[in-house]
Amino acid sequence: IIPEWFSEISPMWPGEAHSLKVEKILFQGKSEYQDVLVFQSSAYGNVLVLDGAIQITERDECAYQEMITHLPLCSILNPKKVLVIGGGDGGVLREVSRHSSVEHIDICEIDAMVVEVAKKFFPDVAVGYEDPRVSLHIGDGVAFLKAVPEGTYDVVIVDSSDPIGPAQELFEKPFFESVAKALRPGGVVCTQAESIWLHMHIIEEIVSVCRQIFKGSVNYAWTTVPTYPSGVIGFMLCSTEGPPVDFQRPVNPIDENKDPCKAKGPLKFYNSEIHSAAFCLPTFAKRVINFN
Ligand code: AAT
Repeated sequence: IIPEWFSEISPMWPGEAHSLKVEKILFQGKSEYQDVLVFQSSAYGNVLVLDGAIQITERDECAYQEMITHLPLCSILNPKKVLVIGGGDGGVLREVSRHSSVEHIDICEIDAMVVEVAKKFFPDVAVGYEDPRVSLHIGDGVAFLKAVPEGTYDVVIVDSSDPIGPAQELFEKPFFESVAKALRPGGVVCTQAESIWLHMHIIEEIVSVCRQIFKGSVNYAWTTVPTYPSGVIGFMLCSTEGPPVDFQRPVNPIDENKDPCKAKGPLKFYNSEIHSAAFCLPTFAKRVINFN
């Protein structure tokens, strides 16, 4: 029997659940790491769900994937080597591929099933894999980073699921330490950092860990994603010691005419104005993030 509505229920957002009307279940499976569900919704296109939590919908994935990618990549000149942790759907790869300066993109996703279902049910997202600069590694991002030689990357993007399940360690101090080591001086990281409405305690902890580790700068930005819990999600943007990075003043705009991998549509969400605005915080969040 097909349930009429999918409700996103989790102890990460107790007492509330956003629901989407289900048209058709397209895939249901259990990988080595998590439950994988794909359904067609009536309002947001196809939806990917891992362990009960929505990862992407076709309609609003742009707001997340464009921001988690271009906030870091547009903040430095000439990014060349990029690492993506998680992000198996390929959406972040699609966005990185808009940057003509990039020479190599490594991605380390733990779950091969996510890559398979993305290619089958989310072709406009998985199109990121068509870029010849991409190398896919299936494995745990924590272990992958430990083996990376010091100073390898200009940018690391941590497109991770929530900190219960396989992504838990991606929110812990040792992981951030290996990210910092893997970056060149003045290199930047952008990590999925949850919602200011729901997870201020998690954000506070990550900010304090990042302040200890990233000697360049530590910032929080956010975007709206209607199908993510509370409708917003944020990012930690940090730089290592070296040439200073002012994240609020993007220096590396995207030239879509120079896009070396054109098998995708134009940008839908990101622009330079929204880049700078993303760092403006409501007072309750500012108090915790900028002044502790
Ligand atoms: N691209 C937008 C969707 C995501 S995807 C998060 C990905 O991280 C998943 O494919 C998951 O399999 C992968 N992942 C989880 N743990 C690890 C790990 N340890 N190493 C590598 N990859 C991992 C983010 C959605 C955010 C949802 C907010 N509620």
